[in-house]
Amino acid sequence: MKVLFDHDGGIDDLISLMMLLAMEDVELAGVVVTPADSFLRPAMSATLKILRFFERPDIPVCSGTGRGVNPFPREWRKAPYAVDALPILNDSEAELATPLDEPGHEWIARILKDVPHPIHVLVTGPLSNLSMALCSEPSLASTIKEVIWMGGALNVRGNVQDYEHDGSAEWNAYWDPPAAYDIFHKTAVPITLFPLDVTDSVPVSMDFLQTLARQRRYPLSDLAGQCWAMTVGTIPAYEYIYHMWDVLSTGYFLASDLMTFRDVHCQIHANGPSAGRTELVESGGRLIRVAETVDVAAFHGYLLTLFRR
Ligand code: AGV
Ligand code: CA
Repeated sequence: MKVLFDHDGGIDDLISLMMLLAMEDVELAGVVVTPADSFLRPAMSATLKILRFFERPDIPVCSGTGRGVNPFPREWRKAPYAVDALPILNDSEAELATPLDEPGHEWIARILKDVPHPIHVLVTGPLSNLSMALCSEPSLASTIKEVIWMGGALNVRGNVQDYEHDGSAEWNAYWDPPAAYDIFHKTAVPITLFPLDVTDSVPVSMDFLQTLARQRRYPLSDLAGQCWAMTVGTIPAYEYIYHMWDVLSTGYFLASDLMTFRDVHCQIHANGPSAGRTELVESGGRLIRVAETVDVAAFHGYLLTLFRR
């Protein structure tokens, strides 16, 4: 499976990158780093170091240049500095690859034009680059097999708390609500959504981290465990507990047999007090496929196996 990955530099985005690189069946076509839930320099640097860790400097990387409407909290955006400084990512003498000097959305358009067969596009941050690419050339949608997006909140509260907002939105949608609107309502690409409804079932648990620690003789398990260790110790209100948001969405390529899906109609609020809300509607709206449940214990098992590679 050929996958194009657009992430926004959070810790679970970086762990998702490790997963894709470890998956035997996945061919990573390239990576776009969007400085939404991160600052660009450390997020880019950590991305390049992860590629070096996997000895894959050949995979093209570039940065997203879109500007979010609603910036992420700076406290969250600093997370990749620590990943970038991890000893296990800094003991190599090999040079880091150089990112492409081309805006992410232009590069996405170029890749979609070049590929012989439709590819999967995994987005674990805002939809800005993809919407810029598809809105400038709508015909490119035909070379996308499916967009897998971590974003939105359907039947649960969102995770945004901000002035002038009602709390109904999830952050990846809230950073650039018009981009999400455009992808949902102005393109026909097939969408598989991983909203907070399903990711709420996969908090980063101490039990899982302990099991992972017991296999830390595998370098990838050690690296992922170090990254997850940075996410514990936050305020125990549900919206501040770290979840495997992006990791679960990436797990689609690994463990979709452990998940159930449902087709729903929904609409996106592009602005106003519910900006970024993904609202279910009875009819009309946009037809998408939503991940609804996951067998959490089995999913943890798949992750542990993957991280032994
Ligand atoms: O809303 C979930 C998205 C995911 O793509 N991100 C984090 C994941 O990468 C935003 C987010 C929500 N809560 C957060 C977030 C938190 N407590 N820390 C950092 N980012
Ligand atoms: Ca993310």
